[in-house]
Amino acid sequence: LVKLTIDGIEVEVPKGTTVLEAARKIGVEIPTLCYLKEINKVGACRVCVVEVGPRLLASCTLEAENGMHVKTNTQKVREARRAVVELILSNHKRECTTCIRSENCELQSVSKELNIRDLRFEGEKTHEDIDSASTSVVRDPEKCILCGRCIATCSEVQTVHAIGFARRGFNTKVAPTFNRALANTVCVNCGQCIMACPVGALYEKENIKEVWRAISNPEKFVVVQTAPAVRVALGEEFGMPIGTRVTGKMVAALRRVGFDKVFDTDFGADLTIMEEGTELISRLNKGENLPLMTSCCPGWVKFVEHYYPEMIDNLSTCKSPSEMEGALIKSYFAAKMGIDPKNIVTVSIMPCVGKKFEGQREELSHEGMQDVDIVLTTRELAQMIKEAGIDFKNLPDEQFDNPFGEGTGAAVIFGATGGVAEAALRTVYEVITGNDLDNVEITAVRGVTGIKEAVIDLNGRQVKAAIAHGLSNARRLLDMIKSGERQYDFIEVMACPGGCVTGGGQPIVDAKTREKMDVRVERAKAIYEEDRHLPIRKSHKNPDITRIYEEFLGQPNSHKSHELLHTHYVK
Ligand code: HC1
Ligand code: SF4
Ligand code: SF4
Repeated sequence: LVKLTIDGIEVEVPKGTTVLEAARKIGVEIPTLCYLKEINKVGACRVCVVEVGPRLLASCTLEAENGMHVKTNTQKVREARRAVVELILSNHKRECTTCIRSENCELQSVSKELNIRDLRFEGEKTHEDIDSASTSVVRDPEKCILCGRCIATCSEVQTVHAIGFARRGFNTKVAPTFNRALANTVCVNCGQCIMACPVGALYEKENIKEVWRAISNPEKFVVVQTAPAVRVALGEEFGMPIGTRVTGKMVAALRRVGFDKVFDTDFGADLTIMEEGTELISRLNKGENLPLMTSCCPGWVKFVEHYYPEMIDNLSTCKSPSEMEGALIKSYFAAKMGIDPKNIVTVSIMPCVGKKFEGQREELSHEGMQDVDIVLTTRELAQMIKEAGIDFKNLPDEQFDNPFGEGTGAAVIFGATGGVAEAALRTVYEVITGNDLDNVEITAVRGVTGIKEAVIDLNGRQVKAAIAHGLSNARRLLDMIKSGERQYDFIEVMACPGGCVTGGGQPIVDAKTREKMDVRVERAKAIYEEDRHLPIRKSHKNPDITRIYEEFLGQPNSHKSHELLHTHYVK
């Protein structure tokens, strides 16, 4: 331990703690812009300066030392911080009233905290075009404050290296190599850079207007489905605490927004378990293409395509739950309702910006129609609800529509890392052994450890599963498999750290809050709580799933299933 004083208050912290962290421990808030817990500690912005003796030092990189006397609230400190922020503002495209991050912008908050009302240095500005060619991520370099949080996330957390610093001095900017459009790079569309950006320099490609247009078109029958992770985060956009479940209110809001049917992607997740579980059993029997790798995360699929093309055949041929459901809406449901599928518009509300890319993939279409037409993020849905003047917090709870409104506890846990594996094991165990699983909660696959493992005994055969979240962990896992250091039968990967609960389309949580709590854990808690509250917790016990096989699909992995619910990715 080391002992120091901050503003005259004595504080004891473990060696290695920064002055910034030590200060926060005793309730002294030091403003920051580039600092992001466990991701970016570079002292780039210098907003966090403090006085130590005669010097001004960046507290986010300054290690606390014995006997140190730190001052955070002196005229000199306040002046220095203000000068730094004024300089940033002087080269910032300040359009706060129309900015997507208005009211959720760290630069706006810091400016307000420091009482900046006018700028002393208004000079030349750098001019850069907006890059909006990607299906998922838009970049506006004129709003970038060069904090480097997105670069650290893309390079270290995701090991994708799609963006970096380019040029020098006044002209420094964040951009893909050779200044290409993000769409033409290795970017996997995970959107984690958006979650890291303190300002409006990175944001999702917006598709709200297309949805409003479809809803107001009397010829169109507009069907919406919502991903598992949306229900545990949407409330945050309306001021509810992180980790609040709002499933019923979300359904009510979607009806009021004007959708013709409100379905649950959880149904598609249960169906995925039936299809992927059967695929696993068949690959285990044949000893072929093992480990079977999940394919429901479009960021992960693209990562495999770019970095591990030799392992493409290990990917499950299953479409993602939301794509499966889209395909069934335009076939089974359309026929049942007597609607021409060409007049159906399928909208998916996802915690994800990668799903916008997935939705447009050719591999995920059928008879010339995309399975999913439009993907909106949780944030975009919140925007629509606000635009429609709906008082979200006071909505009654409503139920999803049939026939795709029933999901099990196994489906809802898809939203947290380890959930797909847990759901698959619940079903595969019962189907193979014929025994009931007494305790459905497989805790070994839960939690935020980077790589998790579980072994399950299936009639004497030890089936080994591994789970990774965040692409740096996925890379470690695949490298261990390739080198022969580890062997598995099944692996689940979600590109986003924590899984979809902290996907790139979820409500953005600022660095200060992320410092104090692990958002992944809080939202996952709500996911597991929803699982516990559901009467049916195993996919194969979902009566609507049984019905669709009886009425339409036949068996899992049947010819019809292959036609509608499976696909192939090629090298
Ligand atoms: Fe996900 Fe999935 S879990 S991919 O993270 O398999 O987006 O929530 O909808 O499709 O079900 C996302 C979440 C989601 C699919 C499911
Ligand atoms: Fe990197 Fe993901 Fe952002 Fe693409 S979306 S630039 S892969 S962090
Ligand atoms: Fe999208 Fe989920 Fe994959 Fe993130 S982990 S890219 S939110 S599917």
